[in-house]
This record gives sequence, structure tokens and C-alpha cells, in this order.
Amino acid sequence: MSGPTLGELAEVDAPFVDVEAIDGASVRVYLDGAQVASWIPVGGDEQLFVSRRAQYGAGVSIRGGIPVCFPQFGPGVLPQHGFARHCRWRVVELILREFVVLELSRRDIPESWLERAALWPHEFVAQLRVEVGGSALEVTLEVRNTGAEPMEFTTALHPYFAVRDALTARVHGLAGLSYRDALQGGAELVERGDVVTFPGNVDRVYYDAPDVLELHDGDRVLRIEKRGFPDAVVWNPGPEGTASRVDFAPGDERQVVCVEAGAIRTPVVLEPGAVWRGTQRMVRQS
Ligand code: TA6
Repeated sequence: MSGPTLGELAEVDAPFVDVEAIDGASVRVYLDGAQVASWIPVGGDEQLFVSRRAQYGAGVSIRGGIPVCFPQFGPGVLPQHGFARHCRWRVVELILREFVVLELSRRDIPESWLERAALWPHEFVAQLRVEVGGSALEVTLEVRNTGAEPMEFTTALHPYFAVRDALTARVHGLAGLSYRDALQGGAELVERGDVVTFPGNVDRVYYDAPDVLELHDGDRVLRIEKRGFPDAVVWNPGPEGTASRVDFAPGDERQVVCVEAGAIRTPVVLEPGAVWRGTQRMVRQS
């Protein structure tokens, strides 16, 4: 992979930046949505799912990769997942062999979103730092309240992990936790299974989840760590979910499992000048 330098990014309207570590691990990040769309660990293969029907460009969220949900996770005053994934972020730091930092503030909200974004009328600066190397990818979202009033938000990093078969994939680490099940009208339930499986559509927010989960996919194990995000989300669209979205192809539901890190149940409240940070770190183990 070879992407533009920071200078070139300023001059051309480059749609993405590639960071390739000395050891060959690489990541591709689109400026639209600050969306990571490819992650290849050293000696490995693609870890992120992107649908062949994914759409790209201004105002569009790529179906796959790692969308950034901010300043709202689910449906609410804003449309589902907020505006950050529909905005063009700016690259503010780039070390081609190590990391990239992208930034978004209120002035970057596109015209088409201004009316809706007025429902969340806060001044902010959000930065997404994406760092790759060895077997790991680390993504940190930082949000600063630059306004004069306290602000409240919910958020998530929403990775679509590529799996060989979602029907046999398992998420370890969520046993015994309370969760909200979107497929049961938002009912609050307790996880009785040892592992979470994906026999079809699954859409749950696990509260106060442990900071280390594992995604088992056949003989492969991905360790998924988080810091600063209390909650975890698991999602698979099932066949009905892929059929009802134009940017999924039939059968995609077998190739993807989302294991997300979020601050969802309890909104983050930031006083003027205060900063919040949340990190998701993914490590390919086998
Ligand atoms: O993170 C899970 C979820 O919020 C699901 O409820 C499902 O809607 C999914 O994200 C994808 O949402 P999208 O708006 O991208 O179709």
C-alpha cells in the first residue's frame, strides 16, 4: 500500500490515507467518516469486512470497516449513529510508518447535516488516532468540549470484523452480563450463555462489559480490548438485515461480525474544556 503524505493530502482531495508499519502491517483510513476500511496485521490477511456493495464518497458511510458513531449511538434526537460518520475529517498528524490522527469539529459538519446537527448544538473537537503495527490495530477517539456549556453524548467504534463463517463465530467474555436486546423491543436481559453466537440477526448492547473480549472464528482468535468505553455491542445483520440495506450484498451476513466498544447506557457528560477518551485495540492472536 502507498498513500499520500500530509503535504499531498493538503493539496489534493485524497479520499484516504494508508499507514504501513516498518513490519508491513497496514491500515487504510478514509477521510470521509474517519473510517478505517482495511487492516492487515503483519504476516496476516484482511481483518475487516467491507461489502462489495459498499458506497464511498462525501456524506456516505462505508458499509464495513470501522465507522465512528458520534455524538449519538442509537436512534435519538439525531439520526442513528450521529453525524460523525457522514462528515469529512481532516488529517492533522501523519507518521506514515506508525499512525494518523484525523480531526472533526462543528465547522466540518456538511451543509446537508446542519439542520439535523442543530439538535445537538455543541462546540467540540473530536480526534481519531489510528495506529498500526505487528498484530495490533489501536483506535482512539478523543472528544473535547470547546463550548461554554456542558455537553452530553453517546458514542461507539463500530468495527465490522471479517469472519470465515458468522454461523460458527463466537464472542467470549460476555457471560452473565446485562444487555439490551434491540430485537426484543429493547428488553433488558441477562446473558445466560457462555459465549455469544450469531445464528441470524443479533443486535445487543452489553452494559459494563469487560475490557477484554475474544472473537473466535474457526481456529482464529482476535483479542478485542477497550479502555474508556464501558459498554460492548455485538451485531450481525442476519439475512434480513443484508437484504434490507442497499450497501450489503446477499450472503454478507455470513462474512461479518461486529464487536463494538461504546459509551451508550450512560451518556458521557463533558464540562467546558474537558476531554474524554476511549480506545479500542484489536490484536490478531492466531
Ligand atoms: O451497532 C449495532 C447497530 O446500531 C444496529 O442496531 C444496526 O442498526 C447497525 O448498528 C448498523 O446500523 P446502520 O445505521 O449502519 O445500518
